[in-house]
Amino acid sequence: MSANDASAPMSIIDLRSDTLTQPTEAMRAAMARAEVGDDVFGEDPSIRRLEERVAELLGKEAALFMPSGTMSNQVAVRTHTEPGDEVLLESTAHIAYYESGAPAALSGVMCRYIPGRRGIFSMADLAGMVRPVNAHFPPTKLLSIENTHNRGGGSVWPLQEVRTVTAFGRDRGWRLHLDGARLWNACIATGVAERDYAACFDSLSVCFSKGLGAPVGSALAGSRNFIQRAHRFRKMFGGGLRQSGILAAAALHALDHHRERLRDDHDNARRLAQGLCTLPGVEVDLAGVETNILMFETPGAPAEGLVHRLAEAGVRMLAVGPERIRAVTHLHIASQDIEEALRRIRLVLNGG
Ligand code: TLP
Repeated sequence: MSANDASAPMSIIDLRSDTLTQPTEAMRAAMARAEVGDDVFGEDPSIRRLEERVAELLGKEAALFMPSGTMSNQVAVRTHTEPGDEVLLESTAHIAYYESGAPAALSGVMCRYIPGRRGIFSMADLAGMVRPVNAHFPPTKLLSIENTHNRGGGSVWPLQEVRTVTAFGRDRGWRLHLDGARLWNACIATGVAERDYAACFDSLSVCFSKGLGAPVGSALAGSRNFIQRAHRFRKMFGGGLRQSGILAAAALHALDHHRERLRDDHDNARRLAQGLCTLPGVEVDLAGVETNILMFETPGAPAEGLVHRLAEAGVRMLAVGPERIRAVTHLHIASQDIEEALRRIRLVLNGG
């Protein structure tokens, strides 16, 4: 079908986010079969199964189901800190950039930003953040890392660098958190096991509703004591759910069936990047496309305008800067969709 064929409705190729996926038929069937109970009473067998599975997979003592990645991260921040404490994060970390001011509003903490490149900071960047213990300064309590890094363009933290910066933080008595909304992607890209990354941190948040394709849900994992305290804050933040086993069933299905296939998303993102490289008016750092998120620049052209014209041609993406666009591949994007998206993008860029 042609993008200009007026007789047939145009298919939409939606690359705005991997959060947009619909549960598959098999996932819906698993949800329909789920055994459920009231999880606020601790009586949902499917939630318990998921929490045990996640704790095991991540090599932590315990895990707690959360309605969203945002709640999972913010409960972690609240659990690790007291008002007036300082949290260190890379300058475009989701926790501070995209979570609606929650660290200040919900935990009363200061965020201080570590300069990074594509979301990754070096030992030298981190060392530069250390201040002497002195009553002028808020006490640094928590260091948080994001892997893969969203605004960094799906960039992957190499395990060795994670070990180095977290060891530095641990030596200073900081608590360590990983925003692992897309940890699954990092593990597929590197071959590192989830538990090896997780071992560097006191807590980590993982999502089932991004590349894994579940409709809802995240989990926070850590020590038994940490999770016990987090449980109270989850309730306080309004995250105590009732018959949520339906959601746990989707997450379990996703863990079993949708992790390996993330490779396809990575291949498709690379294919899209390679195609974009050949087009006029856009700049792509090919080497920077490591997982399912692709960022590209539109030098001299406002990203909002281009995104609008692309949407009219049936290709949806997000403007994430004045001249910067994000495309994300996922469960509903096949390699043919990438070819078709490139064909439409070419037409738009050529003014067609
Ligand atoms: N990211 C969303 C938007 O919020 C930007 C997206 O479309 O990529 N950590 C990371 C690294 C994330 O990318 C996201 C969602 C979250 C946490 C929050 O997850 P939810 O949306 O479940 O609260």
